[in-house]
Amino acid sequence: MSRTIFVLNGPNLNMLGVREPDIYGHETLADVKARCEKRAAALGCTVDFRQSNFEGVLVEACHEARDKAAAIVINPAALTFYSIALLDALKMFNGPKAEVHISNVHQREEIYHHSLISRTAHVVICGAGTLGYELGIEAVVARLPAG
Ligand code: DHK
Repeated sequence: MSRTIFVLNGPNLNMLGVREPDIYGHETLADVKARCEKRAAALGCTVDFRQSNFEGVLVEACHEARDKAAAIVINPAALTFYSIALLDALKMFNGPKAEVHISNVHQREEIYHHSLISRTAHVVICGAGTLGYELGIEAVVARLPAG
């Protein structure tokens, strides 16, 4: 199995940098991608970094990961809280999975307090800002077989 990590991003994360910067910061998604690639390379891995505003595209990325990825790091964004389809797709992926949220969703409005995705994630990171993506990469790589 390749040591490729699928880093998946849900709706509106393409707007990082301009979207509620007081919550999500000023880095762009491209900045986050570059940081993920650097951290993964330091661990002997590569990153397949994707973002979609469409649930089905992310569902199919999870299907694709079954044959192409060693691990998944996902910020499901709003899909976190209602997408049974995304949960079901992630459950079919047998490698390590990390759920990442830039903000501390538990400090926010009630609608952000219950994640469906956490039912299948091995690791859940929230409130660490965009560093959470790198921490998620570290966490899933630590769960891979040595080699
Ligand atoms: C990003 C989103 O788009 C929100 O829907 C989540 C998450 C929080 C984040 O903190 O990265 O509730």
